[in-house]
Amino acid sequence: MATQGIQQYLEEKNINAVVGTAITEAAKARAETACEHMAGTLLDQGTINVPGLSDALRSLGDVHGDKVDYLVKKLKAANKKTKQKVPAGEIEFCYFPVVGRGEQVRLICAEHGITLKEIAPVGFGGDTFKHGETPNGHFPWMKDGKLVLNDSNVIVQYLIEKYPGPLTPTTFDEKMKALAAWSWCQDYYSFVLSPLHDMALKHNEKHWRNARLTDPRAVGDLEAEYVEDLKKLHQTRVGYFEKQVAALKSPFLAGAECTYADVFLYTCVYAVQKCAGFGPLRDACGGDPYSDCPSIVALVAKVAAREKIAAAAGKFDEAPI
Ligand SMILES: N[C@@H](CCC(=O)N[C@@H](CS)C(=O)NCC(=O)O)C(=O)O
Repeated sequence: MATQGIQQYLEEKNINAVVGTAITEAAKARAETACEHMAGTLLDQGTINVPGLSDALRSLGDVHGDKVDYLVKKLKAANKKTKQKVPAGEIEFCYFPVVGRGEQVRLICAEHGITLKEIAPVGFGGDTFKHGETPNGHFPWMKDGKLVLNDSNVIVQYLIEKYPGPLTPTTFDEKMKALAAWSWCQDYYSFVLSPLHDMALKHNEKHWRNARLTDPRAVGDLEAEYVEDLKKLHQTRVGYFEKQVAALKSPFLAGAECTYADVFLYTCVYAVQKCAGFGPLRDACGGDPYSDCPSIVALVAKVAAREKIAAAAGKFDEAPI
């Protein structure tokens, strides 16, 4: 519940009917404690609940009525202090019903208690949203209030900073390490996974999508050569990354805690290992493209084992890509 929602709730309950009550210092202190408590609830649950609000109000005792503004102000300050903010409403999100670049966003939202309202694009169960209508002409796309964002990088950064939670790195050092690892995943996705999507989706027309160049060998007689090239690229890239992961002195990519970067690595690795569309790469690699990457495999298993991830993750083996 956003602070605006709290205000509305209070108005509905007619709590601010009393005016002119002096705020005593003791009451101020109680209000402050109540707000800290509410911020704590936010941190735990990713949302303010009404019982939490009632408790806070009860503990305010004689502070009510026009002092609601004071409560709201304090709540805002406490939120800022704990760096927790609550989504103004549902975040609208549009992506294809596949793992792709969208699954990491779904999982960040599940971990951070953010409500995601998915809009299916035209051709994927939806009837209104075309990717030609997105600012950059591709997906993922999201809208929070009036703000529209259209690149997975900025969508992820927005979510973890605006609505911090367990996947938000805390120190500057961790933020940079997470960004470095996420950027590796993004390149790996763009140059290895995405070209395999073209093959799975049977598209090899030049520029069939605006996000990058398409290799004409993705469909037709040269498919085997194409997959062989992508296998080499895959092995080279993951070879470098495996060394970095093996040399980590921490359980996760950016430190002691799992961050959004670990989640992206997890969705990439599980998609390649399980989704039907990556079958040609799996076959070219003798079954498991990560058989030489024990550190990467062990790390993503820790992500997969997280309670909220396990509950929210889509079924990789049922997704095409
Ligand atoms: N840099 C962009 C790339 C987006 C992108 O390539 N999106 C793909 C799906 S993962 C897409 O919309 N493809 C359809 C098209 O380009 O027509 C991002 O990270 O969001």
